[in-house]
Amino acid sequence: SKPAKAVKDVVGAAAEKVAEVLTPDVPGAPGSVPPTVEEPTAPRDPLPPKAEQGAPETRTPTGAETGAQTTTNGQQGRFLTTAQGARLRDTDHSLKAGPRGPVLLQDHHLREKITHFDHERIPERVVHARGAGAHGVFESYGTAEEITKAGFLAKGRKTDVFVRFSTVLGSRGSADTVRDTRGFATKFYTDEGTFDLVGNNIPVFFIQDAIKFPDIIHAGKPHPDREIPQAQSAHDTFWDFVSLHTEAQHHTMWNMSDRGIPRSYRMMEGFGVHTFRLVNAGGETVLAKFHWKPKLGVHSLTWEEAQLLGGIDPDFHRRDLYDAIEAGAYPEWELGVQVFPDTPEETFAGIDLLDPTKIVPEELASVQPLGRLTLNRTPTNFFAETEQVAFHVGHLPPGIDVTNDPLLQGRLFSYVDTQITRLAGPNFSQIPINRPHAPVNDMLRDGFHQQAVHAGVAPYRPNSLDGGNPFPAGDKDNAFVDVPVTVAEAPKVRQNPASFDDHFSQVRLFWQSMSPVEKEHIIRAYTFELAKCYHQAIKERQLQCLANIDPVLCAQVATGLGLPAPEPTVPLAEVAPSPALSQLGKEWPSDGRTVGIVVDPDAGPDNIAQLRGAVFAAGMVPLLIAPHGGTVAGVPVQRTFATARSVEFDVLLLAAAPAPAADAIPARDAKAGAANTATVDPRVLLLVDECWRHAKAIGAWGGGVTVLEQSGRAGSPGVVTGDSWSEVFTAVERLLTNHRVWERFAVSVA
Ligand code: HDE
Repeated sequence: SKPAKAVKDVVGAAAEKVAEVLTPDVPGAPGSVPPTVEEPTAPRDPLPPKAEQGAPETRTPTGAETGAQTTTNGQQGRFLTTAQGARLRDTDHSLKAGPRGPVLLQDHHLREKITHFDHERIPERVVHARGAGAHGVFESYGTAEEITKAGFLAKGRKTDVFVRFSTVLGSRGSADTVRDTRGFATKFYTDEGTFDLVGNNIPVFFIQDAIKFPDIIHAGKPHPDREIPQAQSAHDTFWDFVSLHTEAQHHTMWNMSDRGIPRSYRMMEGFGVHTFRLVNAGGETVLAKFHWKPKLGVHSLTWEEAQLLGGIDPDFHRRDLYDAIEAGAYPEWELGVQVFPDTPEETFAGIDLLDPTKIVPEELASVQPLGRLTLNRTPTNFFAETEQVAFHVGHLPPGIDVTNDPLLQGRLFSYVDTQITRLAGPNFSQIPINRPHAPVNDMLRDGFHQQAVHAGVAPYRPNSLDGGNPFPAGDKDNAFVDVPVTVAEAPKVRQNPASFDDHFSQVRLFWQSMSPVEKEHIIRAYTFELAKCYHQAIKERQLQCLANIDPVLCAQVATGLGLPAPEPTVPLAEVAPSPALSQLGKEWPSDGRTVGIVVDPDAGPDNIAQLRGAVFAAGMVPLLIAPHGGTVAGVPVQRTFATARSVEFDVLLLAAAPAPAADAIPARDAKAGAANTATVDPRVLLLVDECWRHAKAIGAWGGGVTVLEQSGRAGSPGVVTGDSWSEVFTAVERLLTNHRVWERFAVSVA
């Protein structure tokens, strides 16, 4: 019987109307009797949008209506309201006792607006505070079925993902291009539960045991007294730590290599770092390491570019990611695994798979491709998505399990713990970006910011009140089952296995796998960083570490510091170089690269539209650079000489030789008393100079050849001239497949 009928008898027809509204005969509606359903909890879908939550209508400056906008930008709905939905007439004036009078405490809108604003910031991540995210899709090749039962890796499966890239040390507002490790965290919204692969762009970590994590981060973060330097490892406490905890030397050399200053998030590898245990449908296990391989190859900035970008465009990596996605140059990676037999020793080729400071060279265990990740959508709201996303290494689907790596074990505790402070309570998995795409039917209840309206009375089991729900999944229901690994009988100790003691041989392996120019960059990075330290003892201690890695490296850095090079204190390991570690020697697609084109509105040329079309057709982004804004031959100018800097471009094309403009800074050869003979705007000469120094391809035709002549760079490697734009562009495009004109860098080591 409907409760509405009983109400009718007592208070009549009017009450019936009210009761009908309150208790419609719809299961789950407010006031209806909860049916006995299989899932006693209400699903955690977002509340449906309110009917009036459309986008605001657009109005012309005169107030004339131009029709409703269909955009999702801005607040939804036509009228401004309070948080409680009351429409507002005015949001620009607080309520006062007369126009000149004091503001009244009763102004609810004022207090609500300012109070909400006062609480807009949440604590930034204690590490990886600076980041950028994107949505995408993971398509599985189905090659993993023999090694894991994870459903999202079955053939042809498509899974939604959200990826967040980050730096480690800097605060939320720090520059993107600093020398640092990059985070590469992927949330796979699989239909068997969320899988978070929370990795880095470096395959090893600083420390072997999570208990040291607060220590390495305290050492890397700004000094506690003056809070400098921001987002830098070039300071005493960092080098103090890594020279005392020599297990950090391997990761540190990756940081000092070009891997520490990526050209783009799109051009980084990613690594799960730890060894995971995979289990297939038959219960068989293997050990595995996850790798992300970028379609565009692994490429880096030069150190000078990275430094300049810190001032010129601190958002360089963010911008690059968003621009590429919005231009349709969707970044892609292939997910792969190195697979090892799950033996009791948990080693492969003598390498301890539980030691997160060691790699297994790809030449010993190749990376087997599992599927392709494509990032195809930028976030709608940075805070809601990129800032509130919460990753956890323990978010694993059936088929992927952890190992005893002591670094991984500590992480399993840390990630949920940090979210409780950062996202203010235990219900962060209900925030839209964190909601699983698999049905959730837990018995977790209440807590700050609870979004679900849980029906039922028995969030415990077994129960006899909510129809016995929920039930544990049986053997055939694809539950997550912890692999029943045997735990060796052993004394309780605070100790590492002896195999963790080798801190230098793999650093030497990395060093010896580098090409001469990469070695040169490593030498310069160590020299720069250590020269920024004040304490002599720290420099000397780090030089001792370098001596134990390679005497040539040590001698070069010692010379730069003006210190004697110490002798090694450990035998130098015989290592076989791993060519896969070098970034050079291959050809890569140039999708999404930026082409700067210098033109002159007065001197043309007119074929700019054609050139621009060819750059787009090659999957790259042309940026027209002219003395001032406007258009050239009908093409809009994107950069003026005041806003263009070379670090934004991957290659430079010179189509004209613009004369010095009145607002130009003095020419570079304008020494006191010397005549300035340059007829080209000095800012164009600076563009050429920097592109040349950063080993970028430069092309010129027509008037552009004059620029090259005045720059003194004509005829050097990677500087191309020709009769037509198409000839020059083809040659420059070819050079770009190697990323840089490597022979332009001076090299002092073999
Ligand atoms: Fe993290 N790490 N980490 N880390 N980590 C965090 O979690 C931690 C480690 C990594 O974009 C924090 O939500 C400990 C290795 C990434 O949101 C925190 C240890 C690797 C991100 C935390 C490690 C990572 C984090 C801070 C030592 C590569 C950013 C905010 C055992 C495999 C994820 C947060 C994002 C973030 C703890 C070591 C990667 C504090 C205790 C190794 C990419 O929980």
